[in-house]
Amino acid sequence: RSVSLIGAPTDIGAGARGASMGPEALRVAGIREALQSHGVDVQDRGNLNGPYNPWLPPVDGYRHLAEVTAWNQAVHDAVYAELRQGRMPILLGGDHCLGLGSISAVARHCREAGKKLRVLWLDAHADFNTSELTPSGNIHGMPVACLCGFGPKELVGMGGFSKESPAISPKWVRQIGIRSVDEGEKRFVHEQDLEVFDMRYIDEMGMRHTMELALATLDANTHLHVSFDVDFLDPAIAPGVGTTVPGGPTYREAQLCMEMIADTGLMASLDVMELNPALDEKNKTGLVAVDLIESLFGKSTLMRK
Ligand code: DIR
Ligand code: MN
Ligand code: MN
Ligand code: MN
Repeated sequence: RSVSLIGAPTDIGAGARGASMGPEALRVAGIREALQSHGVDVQDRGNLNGPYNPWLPPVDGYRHLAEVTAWNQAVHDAVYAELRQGRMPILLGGDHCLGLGSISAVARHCREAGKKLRVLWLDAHADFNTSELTPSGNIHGMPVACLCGFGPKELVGMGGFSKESPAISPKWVRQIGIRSVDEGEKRFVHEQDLEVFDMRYIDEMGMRHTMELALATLDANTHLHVSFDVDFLDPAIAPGVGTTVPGGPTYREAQLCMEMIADTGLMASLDVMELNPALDEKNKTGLVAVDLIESLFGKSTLMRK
């Protein structure tokens, strides 16, 4: 397997500064070496460039739309270039607004290659806000809606998509670990029938059953994209994120989630987002993220099969 690491050092879509340091914290935590230890060929492409964060209030419901667009275009181009070369892109965020650039590139690749796309969205938040619904204007709360065609034309149109023919359908998404959805966003998630396995579902049914369902409709022709917002994890194990929400998956639940994804053998692209070293404790969150990524690449206690 060939993997390319792409750093996107920005917090342009976030509500707290510091996710711009995420890529380097993941490198310091040993992401490259961890992947290599599982036989993965790793190329670190270094960091992308983009505009600095002007830290302004929202305009027409969006903060920093022009800068968010520029960063996402850079991510889109980099991710698309790796997929074209047959390599697996791993986006090192950076805040989660960049999921738009990453997944629009994946969707473009899948459309050209005739592949079925499934997106696993591991997050405390649904990231399904629009400019009318958002309480903050922060675009890291909007990427899933934008990918589904609900957003500004600059973002919805990335990769040659449009409102009429968006990058993805809500039907292709499975969200896991959700426990914070804004009031208007809640209604929109319901209207669009997004498949959300929230924390109540995980509490009642367990992570195993949750993942069995979330991974149920994959086949050999599926490109599985995993978008991992580190705030998915319980803040007890992952304090280094801008928007902690209590009551997330434990270390063991998160490991099982990652191991079951690995067992499919279908993961073909990955985002690791929202790690904020300014809020972390000696890179504890970076280290747990790398540990979980190892499981995504097949780390297991015993030999399997
Ligand atoms: C909140 C926070 N739902 C918003 N969102 C995210 O501002 O839209 N935090 N994604 O990580
Ligand atoms: Mn491919
Ligand atoms: Mn997110
Ligand atoms: Mn989140």
